[in-house]
Amino acid sequence: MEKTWRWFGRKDKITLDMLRQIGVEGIVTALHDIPNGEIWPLEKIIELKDYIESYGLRWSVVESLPVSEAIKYAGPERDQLIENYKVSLANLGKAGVTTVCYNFMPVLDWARTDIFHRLADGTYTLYFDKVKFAYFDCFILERADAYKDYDSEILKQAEELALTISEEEKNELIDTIIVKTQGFVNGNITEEDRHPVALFKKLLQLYDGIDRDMLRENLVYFLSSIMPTCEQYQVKMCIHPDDPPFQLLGLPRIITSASDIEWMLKAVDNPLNGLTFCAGSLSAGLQNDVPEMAKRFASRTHFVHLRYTGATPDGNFMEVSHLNKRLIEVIRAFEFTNPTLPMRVDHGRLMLGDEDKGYNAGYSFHGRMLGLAQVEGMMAVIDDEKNNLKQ
Ligand code: DNO
Repeated sequence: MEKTWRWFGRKDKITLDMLRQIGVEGIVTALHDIPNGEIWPLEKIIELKDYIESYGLRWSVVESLPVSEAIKYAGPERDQLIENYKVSLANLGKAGVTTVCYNFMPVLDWARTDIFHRLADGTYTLYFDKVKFAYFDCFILERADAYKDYDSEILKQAEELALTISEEEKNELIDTIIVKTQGFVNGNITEEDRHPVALFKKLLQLYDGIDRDMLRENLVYFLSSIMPTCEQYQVKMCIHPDDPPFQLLGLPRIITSASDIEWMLKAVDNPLNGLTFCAGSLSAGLQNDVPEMAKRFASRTHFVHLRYTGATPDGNFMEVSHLNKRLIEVIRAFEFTNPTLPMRVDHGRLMLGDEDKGYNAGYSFHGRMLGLAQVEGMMAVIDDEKNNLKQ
């Protein structure tokens, strides 16, 4: 697979020069300065593409061209927003950047409760703690009926947490769930917003009465509307699975399992309607046999995110090393069926001085570089297997 890296543009402390030195081939990025819902101008796309190419790299994938909330909940401005989306897609197509990652998760993109979970070796990883999340839901958001979504043991622990948590820890939890992990991915809430909880509650209200079936309908409406543009410019759309792949905060989530993916690929049965195979997101759902899913969906996968989680039956999960037996199986599935696919090492631990650089949550330098080295090793072993089979 092509070795790509998520880079956040010229403001990123990790420069293209650094990436060239560590063997990266392709760049995954977006026009991060353009507000969600606005058109991406052709000149700006070309300017960024030229800049990337001036380092001998290529702009392999757009991550993400964000889908505005009103498209997801079918607000009155949805058709205008879809028109804008189509113009952005056409402009990307004209510039020759033709793989586009997006997601259809309402309000909250990925969810974690800890972005500095310390491991025994002194590094830090990302963690989702169900009790802390239940506490956030029931005691901070005070969402009506939230308690119905958790079992009594989790609720008991969340109540205990409510009695002991300090103001500082509480603010850190809010900052992690709705600001630090979100600001750079969908722009719904940013560091500048003074009242993130109030804003977040308003966003949640937009989805009152919207269930899984309605969200599915809205996804099909969106995909069917953009497919003619995708065909004209041969743009490959690749939806990112829900992270984590289960229902949260009473919001519907529709890309969580093999049957959800099967449904979405059939609902708009066009090869340009495809998948970002995020092994890490899918692995946090105990329902998912991830290597099996990689084999099954390889032909409709346009982009791969490599990482893995350790999920436990109590609903917690932690991001684990990239050097992982299951990830080898995932890589094998793609190397054998679709070896030119762009893949990026997703997330990395904080290590060796990454801690105080202010990187976007999950996007460390040393941690991801280690992950890339491990993935390259696994790919080399698999390439050998392929060559041996040929002989
Ligand atoms: C988090 C990312 C997601 C992803 C989007 C794609 O690290 O995996 O934010 O970029 O969901 O649209």
